[in-house]
Amino acid sequence: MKLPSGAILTLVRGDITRQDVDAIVNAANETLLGGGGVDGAIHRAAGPGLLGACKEIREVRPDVRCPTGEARVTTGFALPARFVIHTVGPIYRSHPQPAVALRNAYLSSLQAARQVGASTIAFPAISCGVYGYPLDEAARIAVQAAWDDSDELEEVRFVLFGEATFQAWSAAVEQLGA
Ligand code: AR6
Repeated sequence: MKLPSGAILTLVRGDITRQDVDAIVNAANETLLGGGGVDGAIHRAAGPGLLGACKEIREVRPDVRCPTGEARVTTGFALPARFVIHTVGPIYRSHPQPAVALRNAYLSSLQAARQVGASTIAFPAISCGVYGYPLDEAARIAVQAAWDDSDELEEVRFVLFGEATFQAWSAAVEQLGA
């Protein structure tokens, strides 16, 4: 699907750590010190250098290197991707405005990609695992963010793990009507 910016939006099933793009996005937590899910997979595939680079990111408050909805960039170390854009989605049940925070996580990541000159970016389904975001709403927010702001990018790829997630994203793309 073509986005208003001219970039293409693609949906793939698979593992984000294997994507040959300029930047992959990590669904991290505010500490940026690693975790389970896609965060754990990215750290394992990148190697220990990634944790070292994350530790060097300045804390904005104790134990918070990246507040929810913001993004921070490191290099990709052993990954095929040159950059990792770490963002933090909302914990669905406890965040006061989860939809706003999730949209901000996508928009901050797109902005970070532009800032480092990345033209291809791959996203996982941010907040859709441990953080419990309902898939259909998360998919609509993700696809809408790409639609609204993919300036200067060539490709926005969503790498979906699991059939239900892939179906939710496919439906969201269809709803956009392109
Ligand atoms: N490639 C693509 N998607 C993946 C992969 C992978 N290799 N592995 C898992 N997913 P989650 P969250 C999917 O829980 O909900 C971490 O501990 C997964 O199936 O990784 O934002 C962090 O440190 C789901 O669809 O992220 C945080 O503490 C999606 O990625 C917390 O989890 C996101 O699931 C963040 O929770």
